[in-house]
Amino acid sequence: MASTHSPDTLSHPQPGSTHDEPKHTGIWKRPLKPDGLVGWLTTVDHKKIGIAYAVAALFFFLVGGVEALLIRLQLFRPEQELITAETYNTLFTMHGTTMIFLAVMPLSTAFFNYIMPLQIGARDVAFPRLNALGLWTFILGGILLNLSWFFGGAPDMGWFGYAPLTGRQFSPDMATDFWVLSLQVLGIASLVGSFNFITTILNMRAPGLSMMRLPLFTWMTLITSFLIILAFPAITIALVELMFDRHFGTMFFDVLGGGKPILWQHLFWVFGHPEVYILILPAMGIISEVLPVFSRKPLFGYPLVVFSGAVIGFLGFAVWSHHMFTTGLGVVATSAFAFLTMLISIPTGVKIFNWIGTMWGGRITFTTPMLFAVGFIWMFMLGGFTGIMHSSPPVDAQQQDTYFVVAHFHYVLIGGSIFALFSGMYYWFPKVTGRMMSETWGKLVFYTMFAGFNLAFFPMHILGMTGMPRRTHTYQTELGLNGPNLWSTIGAFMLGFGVLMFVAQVIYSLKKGQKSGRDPWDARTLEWVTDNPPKFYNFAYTPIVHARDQFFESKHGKPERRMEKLAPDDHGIHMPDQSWWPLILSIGLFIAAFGMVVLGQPREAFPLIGGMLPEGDFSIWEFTVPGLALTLFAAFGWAYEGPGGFHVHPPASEIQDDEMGTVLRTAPTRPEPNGHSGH
Ligand code: HEM
Ligand SMILES: [Cu+2]
Repeated sequence: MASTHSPDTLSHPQPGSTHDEPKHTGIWKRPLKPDGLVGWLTTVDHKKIGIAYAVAALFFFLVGGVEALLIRLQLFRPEQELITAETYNTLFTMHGTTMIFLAVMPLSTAFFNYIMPLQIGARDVAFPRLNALGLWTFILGGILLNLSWFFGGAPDMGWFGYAPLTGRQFSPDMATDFWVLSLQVLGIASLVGSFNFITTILNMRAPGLSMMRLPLFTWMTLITSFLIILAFPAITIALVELMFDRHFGTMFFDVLGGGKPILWQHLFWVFGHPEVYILILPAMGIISEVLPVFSRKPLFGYPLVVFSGAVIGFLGFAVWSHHMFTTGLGVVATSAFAFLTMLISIPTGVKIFNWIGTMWGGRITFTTPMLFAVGFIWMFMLGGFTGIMHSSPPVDAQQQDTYFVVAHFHYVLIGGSIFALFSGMYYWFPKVTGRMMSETWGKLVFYTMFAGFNLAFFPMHILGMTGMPRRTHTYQTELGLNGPNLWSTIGAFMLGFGVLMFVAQVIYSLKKGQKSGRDPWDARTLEWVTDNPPKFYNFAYTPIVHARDQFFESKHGKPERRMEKLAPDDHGIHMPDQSWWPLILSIGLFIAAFGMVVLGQPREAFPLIGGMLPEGDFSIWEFTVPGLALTLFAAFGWAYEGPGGFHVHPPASEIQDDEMGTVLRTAPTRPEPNGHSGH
């Protein structure tokens, strides 16, 4: 029986006749309605999850941006007192933490979710419910961090939380606990997402899509996911130890008890340096998709770009102590880490040369995504150059903790990651919505952001060289820092204005953007084979791949390299069922984490209902234990519910004219094609 589908809705299963027998969760009926609030809260569709990730990440990006603008407002003129030193500390801490964990990482994950399964010809990720768990733990982790504003103030010890500043002695209030526990919850989100993406990429590729035919973005998704599962355990351990120091009297980081503050720095940066590659590799993946499309050439040196990505990921674990040159590691260690850090510039340079090689001699069109991609190359290079400067220990000793470093990492994080993510948003917007963004407005956004960004951050190099320290809420009039600070603030507001224009353009284009039709860019990779937006089951058939850049080959290549497709057999397409459990499990974790934050705090200090509670301190029984019980309960519910699933039988017409330049192969009796789970 056919499931009908209108192309201008997002992914909507049409349950009913095509469904298998009634769903039972063991406790309540499994949700079936794909749309509405319940549809979103229980969704397991990688496309909807991707959209939710993007919306939440963009929201947090705006929050982090407002924090940044407040910082710049305070630094606009010398000796201002708009913002107190204490508030300033919370602003840069929350700004850094928010941008890294709640904006850039989840925005990359939004692309992993939406684009990667389509690029490999799959119908969803390997573990759809686990995917939903990642989404909800991310959102609730972000909320937990920001709840700190309402419970006596946000954390104020900097995004890398150095000991002993984070100990009870120097940070007695709950702010640090909010930071510790929310990062733990966010870590779970990143980990489950990564296991899922790795399994998906390794196991669910379409027939013929070998590893060396994978689109670069999918490759970078894979490498980033490996970095996450290898790097996050280090910070998890560090945070657990810090939690124990703060709550249970251990002394991991307390010198008086024989602990070592430097241990924190090692654990943190063993995570922290790979983390910067976690922020940049997805961006490199996006760029490697956009440049070939708008140069009308295959990616130059594909194997080298893949390999250098892997080498960057690998070396990323061997350089953490370059953040600790000034701690006195000793000559040997310092030299070794300096050498290894310089080494990383080689695979990075390889990538840059290959991107330039891709454009070389190409038929280039400067669309908005292409402008952001080219802007990325320039600004990422500038950030890279200052990075190489820091790799020299004596130079680093001068630059550490000055605005030179702030300039450096914003060149790689904004000029790099953010610009690439914008490139990706412009490029894949038609894929996700079926509508185009206007080129005129897009270019205006690009030039505003580009000019604003450079105006904001280039002067920081000069400020740093002049000696302006970072994390300081003001500066004296006669230090000679006034001019660059003034320009920097103006630039920051210009950048913010560019971002606002982008948000307005997205909202406008969702409703009024021109219909994109199929394949608006003459693209190269498999995700563009499907409708815009894709049907909820992605592909009506299983694609059979014969070449790298298969879609482009199908359209323009030799006939024998065209894609083939396999019509579904009578078994139909197997799709996963929605579920409440991921959301419930995340809420359990959230409550438990919140309980650890308020542990030992007086009940009367609790906002709103504090006065109504009996006197005394919070123990683990109020929130932590009930929260963990709920988590456990949800895990059982999840397990007993089983994967479920239903079958879709797309009409023959959908299979027939679903895409261009492909050859239909009907092989009715074939084992389950890739991308299906059993029953
Ligand atoms: C609207 C654009 C942005 C502006 C105007 C801005 C501005 C600033 C400034 C002035 C500081 C230094 C504060 C100080 O040391 O006193 C800072 C710190 C920082 N920013 Fe940004 N920023 C922006 C976007 C971003 C983005 C997109 C990221 C990350 C992806 C980011 C990550 C950080 C980090 C990690 C710190 C260090 C925080 C700390 O010292 O603990 N920023 N930002
Ligand atoms: Cu590093």
